[in-house]
Amino acid sequence: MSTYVDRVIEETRKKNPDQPEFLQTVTEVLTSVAPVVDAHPEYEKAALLERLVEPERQVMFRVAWVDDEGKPHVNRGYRIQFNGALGPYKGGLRFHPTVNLSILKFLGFEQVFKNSLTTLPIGGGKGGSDFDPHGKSDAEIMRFCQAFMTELQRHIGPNTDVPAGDIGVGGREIGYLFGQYRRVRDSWDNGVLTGKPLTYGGSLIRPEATGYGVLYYAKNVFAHENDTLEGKTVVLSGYGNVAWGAAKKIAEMGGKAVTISGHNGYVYDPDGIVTEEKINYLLEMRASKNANVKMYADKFGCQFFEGKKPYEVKADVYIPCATQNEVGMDEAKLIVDAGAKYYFEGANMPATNEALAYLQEHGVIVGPAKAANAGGVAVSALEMSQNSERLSWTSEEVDAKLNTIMTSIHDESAKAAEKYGFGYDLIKGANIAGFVKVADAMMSQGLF
Ligand code: NDP
Ligand code: 2IT
Repeated sequence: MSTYVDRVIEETRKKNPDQPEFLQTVTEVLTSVAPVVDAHPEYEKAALLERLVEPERQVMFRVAWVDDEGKPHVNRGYRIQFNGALGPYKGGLRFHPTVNLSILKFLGFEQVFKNSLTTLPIGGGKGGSDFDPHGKSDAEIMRFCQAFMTELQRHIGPNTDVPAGDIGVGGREIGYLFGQYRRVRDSWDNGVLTGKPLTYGGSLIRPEATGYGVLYYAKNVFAHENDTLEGKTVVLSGYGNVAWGAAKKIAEMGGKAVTISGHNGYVYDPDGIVTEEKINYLLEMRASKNANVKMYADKFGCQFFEGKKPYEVKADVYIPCATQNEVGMDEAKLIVDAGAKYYFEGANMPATNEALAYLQEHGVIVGPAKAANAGGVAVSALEMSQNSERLSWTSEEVDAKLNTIMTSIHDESAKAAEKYGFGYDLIKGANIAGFVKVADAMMSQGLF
């Protein structure tokens, strides 16, 4: 393999010894693109990879806020502006107690290639806080969002950096963040955030976009295999925004999602999360103060498996939609033993590199996160377009564009894999197709 790639991975390791998630994605992506790097000796002369693994800018700040009892709290806020070669930095905000630099740098790095794959003009970024929204009142969430935005607003703007949601940040939080931005800046910078509610510049289909996108991407994989989702069972993890959109589209396509999960266990619903009542209940759960996946088991009389992950349930298709590294070697073995042929990533980096290799070696087709879950950020970019022209598109129009984008991501990934001799390896294909565009743009913009 490329000695240049090896050297940069090693240097990144030495520079960031305490960032395992970031090193995981850097190793995975750079290893995949080695044949491209070898074919372009000018990259090494321009220190392209060294620049690619170093964020253009990272901001860390104090967020002080007061709870309902009047007690002050201090959290840490972040924004990583990873790469702006293709457009304004773009990527979500995550509020979760596990948030740290390693997590946000891994998410920001992945976002650069994901956004490139969408074909839309967006660079890559990510941000968030170690704030835990679980158990907080609505007023506490609002005060936290206001305190967070009071600092973040200095660093973002519709033409510089455009945050959106991720774990713990949905329409409600985006509303509070937008309100504070508007109050502090006194300017209608409508495109400064995406995932906004519909009454002030949000896009139709944005809430559904990530989950729908995973299934639109999957549709192309099924077509490649002369197969369909009709009659297939699906194991889903998570019960949040992405899992909800995925469950809705799975039901529409004639499949049956039989699990959802959270941090404390999973629920098995053998009848499937297929009725409107059940699918809508996911939204209600996610919005409640003490959100917890067991609520579904209590309401619909199904079994809750405390402390367990859903991968022990046998299915035809697996779609993780919760968090990073939920699929390790044990879970990969369960998926292979179930005889499943398909695995699509709704969450970001839900599997370890070893687990991904094991799945592929055993004939499971892997739709990687950067490609499969790019529908969310793609519709965010369409929201930016609508905000720029001060018009709103119909849901049919946005949905059709999302469908086209997901097909193009699949086709471009398959083409790139084929071109470099990797057959139908959609992981390598997505990494290569995403990388080539960013690399070309960085080379043409000179040393920066
Ligand atoms: P939500 O906050 O809506 O839901 C998060 C879900 O993940 C909840 O079910 C939560 O369960 C579960 N979860 C979070 N942390 C853990 C953990 N440590 N262990 C087990 N379960 C966990 O987030 P989203 O649905 O938006 O995000 C889910 C995934 O999809 C993330 O990886 C995110 O990065 C990715 N993604 C999101 C996009 C978007 O547009 N929102 C776009 C592309 C990717 P509990 O409440 O019990 O912790
Ligand atoms: O991981 C992701 O792509 C997101 N959380 C969505 C980012 C966005 O800007 O819509």
